[in-house]
Amino acid sequence: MSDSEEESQDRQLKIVILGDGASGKTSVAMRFAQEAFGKQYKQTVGLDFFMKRIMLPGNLNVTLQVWDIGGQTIGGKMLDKYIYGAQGVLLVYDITNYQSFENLEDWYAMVKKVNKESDSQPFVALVGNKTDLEHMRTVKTDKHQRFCQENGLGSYFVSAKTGDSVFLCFQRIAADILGIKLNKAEMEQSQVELSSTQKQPGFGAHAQDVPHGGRVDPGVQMERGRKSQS
Ligand SMILES: Nc1nc2c(ncn2[C@@H]2O[C@H](COP(=O)(O)OP(=O)(O)OP(=O)(O)O)[C@@H](O)[C@H]2O)c(=O)[nH]1
Ligand SMILES: [Mg+2]
Repeated sequence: MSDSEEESQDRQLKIVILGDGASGKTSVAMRFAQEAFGKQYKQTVGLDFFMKRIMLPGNLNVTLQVWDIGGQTIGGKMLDKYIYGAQGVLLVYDITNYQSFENLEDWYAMVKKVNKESDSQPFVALVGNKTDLEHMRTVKTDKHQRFCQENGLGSYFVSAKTGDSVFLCFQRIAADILGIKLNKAEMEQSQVELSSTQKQPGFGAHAQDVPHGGRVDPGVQMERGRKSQS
């Protein structure tokens, strides 16, 4: 089988990241796709795209198309179009910013509105970011858990800064979408691999960055698209 035939068998999943401005959506996507983190805040205008190929148990290659939506798009006319067709949604808040947690109600309402008439519903996960700032936490974990239970959401606590649980979060949501069960060893393995790839930026034993369209080119580290809200 030729390379292109193999690639065409890759599954592609659309994952949308939603939440207030400065909650860390771009940082989470960048940590996942590029194993990088920037301290400087640069607001996302409209949306950005990240692509990353991961491998799930059974040698299943999956390309995650991550739609990083700017926090300012809430209330804008493009938001429902960005959400449309997503198989996975990450609702991201900053654990040190209570307002960012409260406002997830509005973001989640948009997700429900867009999918109201759709046959298939996306997997939605609640993601508390910035766990490296635990000492500044203002959102109690039981509030987080209750929101998950009431709405049947996946639950994650991550730090885009340290990378803690970021890969695991994307890996598990991809596995959930595809109905694949990950055992404990596989989840732990992904953490080990993430920490080893952090020492060697750009090269992961388990995951490769791919440009748009799912075409794998080892010479291309990452390609990001930018689209402004019109
Ligand atoms: N300490 C800490 N800072 C973080 C973390 N994640 C993001 N930040 C910082 O928080 C700020 C906002 O991060 P962004 O990723 O740009 O936030 P965003 O949600 O994409 O914001 P918009 O594009 O405006 O919607 C930046 O200064 C980041 O460096 C984290 O896990 N820990
Ligand atoms: Mg952003």
